[in-house]
Amino acid sequence: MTTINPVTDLTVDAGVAVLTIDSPPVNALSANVRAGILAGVRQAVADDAVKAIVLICAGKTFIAGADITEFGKPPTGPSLPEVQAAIEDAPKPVIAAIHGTALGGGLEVALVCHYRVAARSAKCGLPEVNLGLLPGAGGTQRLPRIVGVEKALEMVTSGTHVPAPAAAEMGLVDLLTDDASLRADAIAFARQVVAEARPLRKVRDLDDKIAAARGKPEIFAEFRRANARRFRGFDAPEYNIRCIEAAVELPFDEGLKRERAMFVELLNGNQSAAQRYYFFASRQVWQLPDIGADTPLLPVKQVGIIGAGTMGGGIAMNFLNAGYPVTIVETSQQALDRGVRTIRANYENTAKKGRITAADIERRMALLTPTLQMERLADADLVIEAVFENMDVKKDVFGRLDRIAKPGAILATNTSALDVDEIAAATSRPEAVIGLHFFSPANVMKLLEVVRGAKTAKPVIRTSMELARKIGKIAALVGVCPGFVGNRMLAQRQREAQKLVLEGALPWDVDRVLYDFGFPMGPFAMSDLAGLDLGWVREKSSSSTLREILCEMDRRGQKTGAGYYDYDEKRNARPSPVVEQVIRDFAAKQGRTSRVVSEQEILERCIYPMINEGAKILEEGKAIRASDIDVIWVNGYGWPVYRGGPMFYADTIGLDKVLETLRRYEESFGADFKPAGLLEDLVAQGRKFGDLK
Ligand code: 3H9
Repeated sequence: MTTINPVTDLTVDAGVAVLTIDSPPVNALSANVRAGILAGVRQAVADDAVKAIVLICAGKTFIAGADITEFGKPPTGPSLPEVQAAIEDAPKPVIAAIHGTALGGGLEVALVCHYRVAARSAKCGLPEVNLGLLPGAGGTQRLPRIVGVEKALEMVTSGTHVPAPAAAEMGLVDLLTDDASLRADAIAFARQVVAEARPLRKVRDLDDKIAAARGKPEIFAEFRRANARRFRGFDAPEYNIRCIEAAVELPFDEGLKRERAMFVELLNGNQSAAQRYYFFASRQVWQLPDIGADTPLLPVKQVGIIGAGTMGGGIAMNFLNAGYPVTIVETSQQALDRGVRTIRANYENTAKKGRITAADIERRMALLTPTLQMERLADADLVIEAVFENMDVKKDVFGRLDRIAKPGAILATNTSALDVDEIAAATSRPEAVIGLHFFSPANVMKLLEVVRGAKTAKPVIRTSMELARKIGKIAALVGVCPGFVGNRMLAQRQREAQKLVLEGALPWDVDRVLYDFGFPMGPFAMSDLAGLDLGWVREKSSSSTLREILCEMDRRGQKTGAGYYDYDEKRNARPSPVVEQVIRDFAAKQGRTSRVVSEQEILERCIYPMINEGAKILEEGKAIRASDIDVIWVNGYGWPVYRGGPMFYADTIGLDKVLETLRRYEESFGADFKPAGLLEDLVAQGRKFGDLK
């Protein structure tokens, strides 16, 4: 064996050189890896005893892409195209042996190899779009030449990881092997290529698949039309599409140049910076500074859920999906039956879409034990309470649970705003109590706020985070405060939205500004969807807020065909002249005069107080880091990932500008805009949220 450099070595096995990259964690194409491949290929080419070269990786995966940490830094070492040229132009066959994931630049390296062999469990993809990028090392030019334009368009704009068997069907992989025998099979394949004197196949020379799409712009037009909603607001999908168009219409080298130029443009833009930031933020969120890997994990085999309503049922589905037996408790047979029926109906809908099979439904339902007896939770290792959002009710439930649950069980509340410490105090074991704030619909939304109480034990926290990962959530550890992180910040936006409409903006103006900013919908459309009557009681209603007035008029949201908007049978929303009048009358009654509110003011007044609240949350230590807040907002509230999250967004605007604007609004509108001390400090120090460690 020859060591090429610290991350690459070369062995020659009876005429086949095996070049192994070993650069944990994911063999990303760092300067060292690029240099190692280049030198290794050159050495193998120069060695007369070598007839073919196998490129393989050690560790858990084939090359998972360019090294994202190098982006934006001055280039060092050989460039990726230089490495690729050495492989593609090698006078001996080069075979990629893929396991784990061949992603981005990793797949682009495999695409310049003359053949590709893959372990059956491997996956291939060009996920650059998820980083706000496009494959910048020939991926957009080579992929359609192998798999055709339609499949290439789908792959580059979705970033999907295609399983090796499907990749083989597309022609992307030449041979599938068992996972354990990848290396041996790749070497045998290399020998076969040599023995049969197979040609040095260069993907760049293939033309038949793209010829089929040449002169047919309608393919691209139709693709854009069909995916307009999915791509809304993002730059990268369109750039990816244009590159595939270039692959079809331009000679290969011209296409490469076009791809390169567009890659650089995206790389230097704000969206990709935000999406790359988010990539690391969504990994960092799992790191808990004071809870190390030596903290014991508690065994969780049985899960109990109290409450079979929308929340409880949705939460139960998460655990059923992951194979946990779940006991679900209700107080009446009717509510229990309804809850179980809803879970089944949800699964049936998913099956109709082809995402699970009928057998999956039965397997999951068989894990569910519905009961009216809370005592049945005595065996549960984790119990999640999802009852009515009322402190007295929750305390009562936890008091009873305390007497039933076995020692060592985790007792969790799904409260979205209440004081977890007060709930914990209703038990004799506050160290076992934690908040698990799922978002609705709980079986769909990715976010979980894990709420750490003052006395919550570290093993309870670590176990909860690990469980979150197992059920496919993205979890952020937060502290106890009203609304925790997400809802506490949301309350700021809701308050301003309500104030804005009394000052002269209309609900659809506010919604449009936030929609254009990139949210899936604005606060008023959101209220209509959720129902304006959440927490509203007719007997206590006193026409004191717009919401009350609308509820009194039976405009309770989409479900009644009217809320802030009017809805047709297909639930399409139209601005409501009735509501406009109601607002004007209500504002006039309060002695307000209507004024023109600019779009800029709407945006700033909705978003800046949220940023300010985020700063207070950090100041109080209720979130571990600014990027956790961003992860919460992207996953729980539809914050557009191409703007990173509220704290990242504030950094991109400039904290001095945010502070100055808050001060201006404080003068006009009062203490709601009083800047957080942390914000003032950061500005004084010329630092950003991103600089906080
Ligand atoms: C590209 O290739 C551009 C080219 O077209 C053009 C170039 C000219 N770089 O996710 P995990 C780190 S763009 C640097 O927890 P998993 C990650 O931060 C790239 N670091 O593991 C984490 O670090 P830490 C296109 C990277 O098993 C650790 O590895 N490729 C990179 O759940 C483990 O990661 C992609 O977008 C990277 N490229 O999932 C693929 N990737 O331990 C991005 C990971 O310090 N990567 N790290 O927190 C992934 O999708 C997943 O990491 C993967 C493994 C599926 C590979």
